[in-house]
Amino acid sequence: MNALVIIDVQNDFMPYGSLGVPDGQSIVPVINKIQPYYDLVVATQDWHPQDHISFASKHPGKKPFDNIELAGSNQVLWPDHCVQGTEGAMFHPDLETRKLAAIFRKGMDPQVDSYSGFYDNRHLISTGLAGYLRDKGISDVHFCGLASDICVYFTIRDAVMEGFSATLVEDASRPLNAETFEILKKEMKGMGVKIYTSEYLNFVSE
Ligand code: VGL
Ligand code: ZN
Repeated sequence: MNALVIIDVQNDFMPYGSLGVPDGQSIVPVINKIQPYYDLVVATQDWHPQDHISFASKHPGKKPFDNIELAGSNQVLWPDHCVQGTEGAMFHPDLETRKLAAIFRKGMDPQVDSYSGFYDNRHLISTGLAGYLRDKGISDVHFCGLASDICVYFTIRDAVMEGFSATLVEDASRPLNAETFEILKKEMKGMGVKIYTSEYLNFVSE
C-alpha cells in the first residue's frame, strides 16, 4: 500500500506569502493530478502559535534568515509564517483536499521548531504520522510539497529512519534554495530515497 504525504502547501510558502518559495504555486496542479494514484493521501500543515521561537520578530535585533543558537543547536530565524488559524496557514486555495484522510500539524510548541512531519527538530515529540501510516498498512510513502530543502527533506529523512520506502516527487515540490537542494538530493539518493517526476509514477510498481 502506498501513500502520498503533502507537506506544507500553505499560502505563506507561496510566492505571495510571508516565507515565499520561488514558483511554489506551480506544484499545486501536479499534486492534484497525482493524488488518484495513491491508496492514502495525507497532508501536513506548519501550524505555529503567533509567538513561535522561530520567528525573527521574537528576537530583538535579529532579522529573518539570521541564525541563532537555540538549546545547543542552530536555529534559522524566519519571517512570521503559518500562524494558527490565519489565511497564511491555510492550504493554497486550489489544492485538492477532498482526498485528505488526515492532516498532521506541527510546530505548535512555542519553544521548538518542527520541520519534519514526523518529529520536532529535537526529535522528542512525534506527530503520530509514522504510527498512523503503519496502522493503515502503508510501506511505500511518496512525498511532495514545500519546501523540498527544508520540511520535505527532514520529513523524508525521518521516513527512512522509520523504515518506510521513501520517494520524492520532484516536480510536485520546490526548494527555498535551489543550490542547497542539489546537495540534499545527493544525500537523499545515498540514503536510498527514490526521486521521480510525476510522469514516471505510473511505471513504478512496488
Ligand atoms: C518550513 C521554514 C520554516 C517548510 C517551515 O515548510 O519548509 N520552512 N517553517
Ligand atoms: Zn515554520
